[in-house]
Parts: sequence; structure tokens; C-alpha cells
Amino acid sequence: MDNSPLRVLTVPTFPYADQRPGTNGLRRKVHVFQSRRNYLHNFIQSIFSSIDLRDRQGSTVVVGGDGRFFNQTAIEVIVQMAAANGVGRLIVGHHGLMSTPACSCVIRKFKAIGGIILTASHNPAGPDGDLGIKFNTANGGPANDTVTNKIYQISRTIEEFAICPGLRLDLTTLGKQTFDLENKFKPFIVEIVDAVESYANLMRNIFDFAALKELLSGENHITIRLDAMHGVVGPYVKRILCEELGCPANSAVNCVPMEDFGGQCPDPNLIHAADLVDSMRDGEPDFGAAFDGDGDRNMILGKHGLFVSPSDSVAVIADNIFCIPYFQHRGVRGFARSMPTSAALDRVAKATKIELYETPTGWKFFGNLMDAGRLSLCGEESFGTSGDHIREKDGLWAALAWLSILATRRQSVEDILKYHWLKYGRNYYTRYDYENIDIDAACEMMEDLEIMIADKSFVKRRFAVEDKIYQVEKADNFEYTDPVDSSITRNQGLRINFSDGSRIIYRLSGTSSGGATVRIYLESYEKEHVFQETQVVLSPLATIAIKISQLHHRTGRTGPSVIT
Ligand code: G16
Repeated sequence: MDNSPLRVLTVPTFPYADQRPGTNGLRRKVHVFQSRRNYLHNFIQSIFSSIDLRDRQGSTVVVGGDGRFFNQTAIEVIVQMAAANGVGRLIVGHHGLMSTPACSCVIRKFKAIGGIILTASHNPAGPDGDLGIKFNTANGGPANDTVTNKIYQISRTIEEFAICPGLRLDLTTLGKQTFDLENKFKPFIVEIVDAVESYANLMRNIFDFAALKELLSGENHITIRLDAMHGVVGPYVKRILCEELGCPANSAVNCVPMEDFGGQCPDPNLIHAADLVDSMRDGEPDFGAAFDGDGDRNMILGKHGLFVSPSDSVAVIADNIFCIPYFQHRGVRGFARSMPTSAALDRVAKATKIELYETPTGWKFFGNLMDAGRLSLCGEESFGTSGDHIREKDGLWAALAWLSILATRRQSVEDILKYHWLKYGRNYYTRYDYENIDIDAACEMMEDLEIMIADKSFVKRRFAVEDKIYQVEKADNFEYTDPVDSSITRNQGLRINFSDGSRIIYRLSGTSSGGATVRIYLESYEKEHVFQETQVVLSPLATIAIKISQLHHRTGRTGPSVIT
């Protein structure tokens, strides 16, 4: 065996112009990483170079991924580059796997300067699918815009990267591996960790596991069905729900992580998690949940597949927050939602006199508020919910939060939801997605819309559809001033607010890997009539939204690709 120190090489490269991170990291088709020379290396070097050398030298960094195709190859490169860039210790998930919430938990636990997470979230995987690279900072949350802009600027002028090509890592064995590098005084250390255990430990300190065990496997237990969609969260579900809380093995499905997620799109919504919805429709389970590829998103279902919209989900958790011991002990400092998320949470905040923050889309905006001790619970319409125990959204945490509510109230999901609407009124809510639209057509539509709504005469304009009349009260392009550091984030979505509290919002997604995705968010509030069909209530607003944007005319589409 050759025990000589490993060589560190500096390799010349040339920059790519398109490595600007989106809503949450850089997402591209796998073949982009495979076919463009050093595309991955350039971005990883840009991440390392964005960290001041004094902070990087000897530091600890976390690496993990959702197990999708190309993850392993990418991890090998990241490890070799981390060693060559002066990182002292890497904490890597067993087999390279780590859910996004677990990664946030591990960064905080090991006091790392950050983490690199390989995931394209709910996007499809496989040779024709997507790969994503996220960089999280020391607080465990997604890097903010200042950091991602710095990474992007470096990527535009990069000329070389550092790598230790001879370094071979064994991802299958838990424990420490050390490597001696040429011209380095200290060895480079890699620790392969059981991230499932670190995460499970965190959950034990947040929830009342005895009460949950009684709910799930006691004498009058309920039945549940959890669908991990072959994402990385499967082993977490098995360990916590089945092994520890006593759910029968068949309550957790698709729990073996696969590099193509079984050929499915690991997106926990009514379309892509249709198997779960169907199996619950005529089935016995009282509660269901699905999670995405990297385990940070969740969908909550009641008996017979009753859908709890993510906007309602966070509002219900807020209203029942003291069913969770963590909040009993720590108190509640504030609630937050992304701008396009429905205002259901605002009503709970108002009633409980708890501060409510409205942020742009992207989990990174919640982190600052949490670090400043101003935020305890937040959620997004895009199936994200979490507390301040970490700095990421957390799918399994959301399911355990709901189960804690069921354990305390001993009511069905349906009764809890209905009670909530009767108490607060209901924010009817839907989202239309038009995927893979020509980028120029999408941008032109947004520009024209912005000009239209900025015109003074737009306010007070009335739109009539059948017997409904909506009058514009306010319209703008959402801009956010961070209350902690006063940074300003502009162009976060076009909002049209009507006098009856209804809203239409247009946004371009920041997570699509090909073409543009136009999102239209529709919302109407009803104080009294809370048991109507969502799509019926919102149909007039949808007609107006499509008409004023001329979306179908401009794109040749006849309807959205996905309605949530
Ligand atoms: C990411 C962000 C979320 C955001 C979502 C959708 O989630 O972390 O905060 O709501 O994208 O963003 P967009 O509407 O721009 O596509 P994930 O789960 O995809 O990482």
C-alpha cells in the first residue's frame, strides 16, 4: 500500500456564464454536469472560494445528498476538492445520504461552517433528470443572497480549481477516515455519520414520544400511511415511526431511497403522490403524509385522502402550537409565511397577538428572523413547514407536529380543519403552474403585466365574471426589507389585491431546470361559507388572471400543467 501523502493539484478551467443559483441552489439537468467540462468543479470551487480562507482553513463542512443519480460521483469530487481547499474535517452522511433537514441539524450539531447538499428537491432524477447543489451556511440554513451572489460572481471569472484526485473515500463504513496531504501539517479527516440518529435525537427533544407512541400503537391507536416516495427520508420514517413509535411496517411505504426515485417525481402533491391519495381514499388510515426527494417538503392528508393545503397546515399548527412540548418550553416568538402563501396564518397571528412576517419565496429569508430570535414557526404554500429547531423546512417534523395535535385533541384531521375554518373563516387557495414555457415569452408577460399594474388607473379597476365583481385595491411588485439587517429584496412577484381580500399573484419559479415556470397564485377569503369547493370559489379569479396576463394567448397553452 502506498502511504505517501496525497498530491494537491491546481487545475486550469474556464468559466460558465450560467451558474447563478436560483431560489435554492443551482439546479441543472444531469447531462449538463456530465457533458460540460468541469461544470461541477467550477461551482464547487466557487463555493469554497466564497469562504474567507481564514474561516475555511481547518474548518468543518457537512456533505450529504438525497441519493439521486450522480450524487455519489459528485460527492467524490466534493471530498477531493474540500481536502485541497483547506477544509480540516468533513462530516458526510452514511452512503452519502442525508435529508435536507438532517443536514441542517448536523451542521448545527457539529458547529460546521456550512454544508453542501446534493439535491434537486422534488424534481425528477436519473440520467435525464435533474441534479442540484445547495450551499447552507453555519446557521444550518440556505445561503442568503449576499453569499449566493458572491458564489455566482466567482463562477463567472474562475480560472482554476484545487483538487486532490488520489483521495478515495469509503462511504459505506461509519466512523473516521484520515488522509495525509502533501505540504499539509495536519491530516484531512472525514467522518461518516449516522444522520438518521442525529435527526431522531433532535425529534425526541421536540415532541412527546410517549404520547405519540400511545397514539400510534397504544390501545386506541390510529392508523397512518406515510409515503417517502423513494426519497432520502425513508430510513428516517422507518427508524422514528416504525421502530421507535411502534407503527406497523406497512404504514410506511416507498422507504428505500432510489437514485431515480422509482421513476416517479418525488413531489408530495395531489398529482405526484396520487398513489397515496388513492390508497387512502377507500382505505382505513386516519392520517397520511408524503415527503419529497430530500425530505424537506410534506403533504398532509386526513381520512379518505382529505387534503390539507400547506397554507392551512401551518395555520392549524400555529393555532395548536402548544400541543408540541418544544414550544411549551421555549414560547412562541413569531410566525412567518412567504408572500404567495395564503393569509390563513395571519388570522391566527392576529388572534394570538403574535408577530407575523411576510417574506419572499425561499426558505433562506426565514433564517435571519430565527437567528434573531424573532420567529418560531413558518410555512410556505410550496409544501414547506418548519420550526426554529433547524434552519430548513422539515417534512417529517410537520407530520410529527400534526400527530402531536391529533394526540392532544383526539379528533380527526377533518374535524380539526373544519373547526379551524369555522373559528377563523377560510382562505380558499390554489396555485396554477405553467411549466416549461419559453423564457422570453414568460419574461415579456411579466414585464407587460408590471407596466399594466403600475399604471395609476389600474387601482379601482373592476373585473366582472358572471355575478362576481372584483375591484382592485392595490397592485405592486413585492419588495421585502429584512427587519433584521435591512437588506432589500426586489421583484418577488406581482400582486393584485382586491377590495374583498382576494388576491392574484404572478411569479416566475426559481427552481425549474429547463424553460420557465409561471406560477399564478389565487386566494379568496370567506368568513361564513367555509365548506365550498376550492376550485369553484376561485374559478372567477382564475378567469381574470388568465385574461389580464393573456397567458394562454402568449404561450399557446390551454391550461396549467399542474393545479395544486
Ligand atoms: C425551494 C425553496 C422554497 C420555495 C420552493 C419553490 O424549495 O426552498 O423556499 O418555496 O423552492 O420555489 P419556486 O416557486 O421559486 O420554484 P425546494 O424544496 O425545491 O428546495
